[in-house]
Amino acid sequence: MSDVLVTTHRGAAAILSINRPQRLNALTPEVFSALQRALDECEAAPDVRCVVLTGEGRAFCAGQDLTAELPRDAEGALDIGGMLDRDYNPLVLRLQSFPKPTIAAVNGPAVGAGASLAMGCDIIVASRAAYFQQAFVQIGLMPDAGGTWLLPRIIGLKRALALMLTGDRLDAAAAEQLGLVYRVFEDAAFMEEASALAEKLAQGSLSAMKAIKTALVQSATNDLAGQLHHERNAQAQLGRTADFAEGVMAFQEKRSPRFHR
Ligand code: T3D
Repeated sequence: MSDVLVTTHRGAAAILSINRPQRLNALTPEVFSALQRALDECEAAPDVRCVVLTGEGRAFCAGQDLTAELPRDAEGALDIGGMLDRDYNPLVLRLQSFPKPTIAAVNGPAVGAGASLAMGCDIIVASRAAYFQQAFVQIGLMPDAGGTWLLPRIIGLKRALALMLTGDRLDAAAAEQLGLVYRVFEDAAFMEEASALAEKLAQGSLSAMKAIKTALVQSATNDLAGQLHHERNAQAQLGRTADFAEGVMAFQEKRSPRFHR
């Protein structure tokens, strides 16, 4: 149990909601620990087949808590690098390799590392009121938590650079047009719609979705021949799974597959 993170369940989807609304869900070491613990639980629970990350109140996440005391090294100098090593980077890497699909349900501002956290999830959906902001430059920092890797790959180098150099806000509609956001939902129905998408993913084949995630990560460093090789081996393994047998049988029997076993 944690008072900085609320976990609820909707069918086979777990909804993790950062719970510091008075600070716009800004990130502290306690939030990171709670998120890691919740992911441990979601990974281990067979009845959890999709994870949704969102924020309580009017924000998704305003990035690092700028009012919290920051760590210092042995000489007393600010140790932001140590903080990234301990809290931010492990979470971003964990989301990338998480064996179940993840959705960032961006219900409001996603700012600084809050935007990076959203990009670390597999799919981003946004409420009409949401926006994304690479605010780092406004406090004399550069984007972190994977932002400089993720954003240019998602929206292109020049757009990412412009957003990072200016710190301009990107509203939900523009983010959808650029491909950062998969769907924008109206504010009133936002969590209903996000949960419905999560439930849909939760009905899918976890082995197939995990393989898809891994293949797309590999594609960032493989050439075409390497990627063909990777696909060949991964597909060969999927072909031997119960999910593939069930998928083909369901097709032949003209019914929906039942992967959740
Ligand atoms: O050490 C390091 O910093 C390294 C790590 C870096 C990673 C990062 O994430 S750097 C980027 C950090 N985040 C920001 O720079 C964003 C700061 N916040 C804002 O610019 C604005 O609050 C927003 C654009 C997000 C929203 O503006 P608005 O007008 O809707 O709300 P507000 O009035 O500014 O904020 C409401 C409250 O939330 C306010 O508290 P108060 O005055 O009512 O007591 C504000 O101080 C608090 N809040 C917002 N963001 C943060 C925060 N408190 C702590 N940390 C925050 N990041």
